[in-house]
Amino acid sequence: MKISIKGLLVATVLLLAALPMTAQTAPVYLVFQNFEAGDGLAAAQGSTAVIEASGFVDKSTKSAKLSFDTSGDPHENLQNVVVTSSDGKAVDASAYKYLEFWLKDTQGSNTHMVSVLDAAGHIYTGWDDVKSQKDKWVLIYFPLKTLTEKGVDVKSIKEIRVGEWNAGTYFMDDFIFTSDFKAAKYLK
Ligand SMILES: [Ca+2]
Repeated sequence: MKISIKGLLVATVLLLAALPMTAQTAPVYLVFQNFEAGDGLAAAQGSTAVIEASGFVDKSTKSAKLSFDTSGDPHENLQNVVVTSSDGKAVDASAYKYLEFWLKDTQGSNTHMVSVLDAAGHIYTGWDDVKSQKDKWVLIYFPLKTLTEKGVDVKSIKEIRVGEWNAGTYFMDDFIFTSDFKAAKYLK
């Protein structure tokens, strides 16, 4: 039997069309909070946190501003922004590898204490590895598997906190979950 290339192509296309749809792939990133709705921000003890009319990308008009006067170990409950989703509900981040957010440090070059809480109240707190640069927006990323190892359920992330040691002012924006380090570019 002679089978033409064209015939093979048609057969392949028909076969592909007949295959069941695979599970829906997750979007490249999931926004937890970008402050554009003017909500989802509180301050931990010893600090103030406000949503300011400033952002680091063209489409962003608002970001979170953390300020405090006394330096010291922030732990998870001092000198922190407390960030929630706009509807206050927990978010399923299990399809992603990283938590990412942007931070502008007007104090200097610091690492940041990241805390993540799930809906059941489990909490992970630890210093991240990414140093900020004075007065520049820097992308901070944090592996979600670290949370899983510490018993935090990434299927129900309820709250993210970011704390700082050195007294000063820090801006933060676009808390997202993603597996793609370049996801930030989609936010522009
Ligand atoms: Ca924003």
